Amino acid sequence: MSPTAIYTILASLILTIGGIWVGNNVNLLPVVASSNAPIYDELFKVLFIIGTILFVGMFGLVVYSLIKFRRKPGQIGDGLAIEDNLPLEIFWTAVPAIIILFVGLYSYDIYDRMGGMQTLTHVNHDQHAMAPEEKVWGGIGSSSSQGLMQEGSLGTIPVEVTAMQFAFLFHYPAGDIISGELHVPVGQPVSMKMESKDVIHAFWVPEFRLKQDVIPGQPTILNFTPTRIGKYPIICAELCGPYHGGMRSTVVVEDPEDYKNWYMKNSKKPSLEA
Ligand SMILES: [Cu+2]
Repeated sequence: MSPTAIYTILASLILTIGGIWVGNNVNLLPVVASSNAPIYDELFKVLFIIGTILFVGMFGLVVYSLIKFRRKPGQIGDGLAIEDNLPLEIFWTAVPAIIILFVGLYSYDIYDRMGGMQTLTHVNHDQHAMAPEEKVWGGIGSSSSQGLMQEGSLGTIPVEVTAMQFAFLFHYPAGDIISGELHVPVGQPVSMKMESKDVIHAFWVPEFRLKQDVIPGQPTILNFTPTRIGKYPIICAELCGPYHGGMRSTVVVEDPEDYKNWYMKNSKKPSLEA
């Protein structure tokens, strides 16, 4: 083997190991606060490894070429015209094709595991599944909340979300509570039916790793289970007008006891407990 081949193999090896190390040790994401988040983070880790290898590899090659092949004193005219290297061309076509196919299939699998491919259901305040004729555009339902809903919808908290320029409104049908903040108890599945009053908005909680469009005239569903007590920002992730940047709210994930207190204090129907 020529020394160049050995150096190439060695550099690729270091690059791959380095990329895997970075993917496993550099954390760019906020805290994990829903049952969806760890699933999503697996995909992010794989993409981050691939991205690191590509970025460092290509940047390294450019810097290497700039130094190694720079014009030498007295050198004039064009460089050598090099064309046709069939093995190389097969290699740089096949490798990206395999990577893209893998990323595509893997993302699909993650989306499925997060409940994106399941038939969407949402609990209404009378604890019945949504009427079948009601059309829902799309959304994500985590498998845990889906399972609970099939067991008679007990324990799932239904919330109706209305998005408008430039606010989110949360309505708890069971207690007839209208709130500007989303309150949810930790560990309990929440099922949100979202509708927009005007333009397309998007409900995004980075700590939940969840983002769902809110579309006028076509309700969307988002099911999730919060797993960590705390306050997290809700951000509109769809450019929806001049004050889009200010369209924020908060999701308060509380201890079930605190949630109950908040609920009882705000409920207009205290006899009907959630
Ligand atoms: Cu918006």
